[in-house]
Amino acid sequence: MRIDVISIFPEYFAPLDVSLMGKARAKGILDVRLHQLREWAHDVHKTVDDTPYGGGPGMVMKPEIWGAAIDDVIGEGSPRLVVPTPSGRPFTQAVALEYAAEPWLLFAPARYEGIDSRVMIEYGARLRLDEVSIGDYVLAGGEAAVLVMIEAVARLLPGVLGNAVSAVDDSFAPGAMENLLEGPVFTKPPVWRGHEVPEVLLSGHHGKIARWRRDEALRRTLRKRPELIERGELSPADLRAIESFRADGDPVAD
Ligand code: 6GU
Repeated sequence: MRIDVISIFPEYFAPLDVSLMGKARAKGILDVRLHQLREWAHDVHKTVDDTPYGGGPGMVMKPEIWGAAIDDVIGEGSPRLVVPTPSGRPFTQAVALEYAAEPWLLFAPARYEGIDSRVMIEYGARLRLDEVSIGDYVLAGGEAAVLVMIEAVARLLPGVLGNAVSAVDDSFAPGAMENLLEGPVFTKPPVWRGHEVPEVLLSGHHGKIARWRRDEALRRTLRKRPELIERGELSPADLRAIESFRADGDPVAD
């Protein structure tokens, strides 16, 4: 997969050289190309922003510079264009999976109060454009959001994760774990500071272990994210498990 990023802080993306993403790039699975937006600014100060029409605080990024940069980066091609903004649609695991199936993404993170909106009108008509938010809080710029999205997408690309099936069990993964948080995990030793590993995990009984993990995922989701649970999507065994949590004194959302 090719990923282009146009930013006034390309050095912000140094973490892409590390760990999972560094290895994916070294293997050629991920081809990340960073571009300095200021290279398309032609005045002596390399100005990329200006005061907002209508007044108000902050600065707005100039459309001509973004237009020239995007035109040069895409050439005759048509990547999916992703513009991070707190006013965008939520970035979710389902969106990460969609992006992982694309051959080419172009991220355009803004600083200041954002990019002149005509840039989104222009490229929204020419490319598939998504304005996306990574959560309900405000960052100083879109760069950190781009790092988050690239990491979420990169780990889904074939050949990136060590264990080929590990993404299937993720919290929020489509299928059995859709709308569920992953439960607790344990490794050796079997007793640590008096805390024991749940006995079922040592039993070797795969059916019981799968049921226990499912119950713990349901229990954790009900405690921490009750709004995620849609009773209609649960099996009779799941519904029985939820009823039994009530007896344990666990909160059970309605
Ligand atoms: Cl994508 N950008 C910025 N600047 N702030 C955010 C965000 C994005 N998502 C949440 N907050």
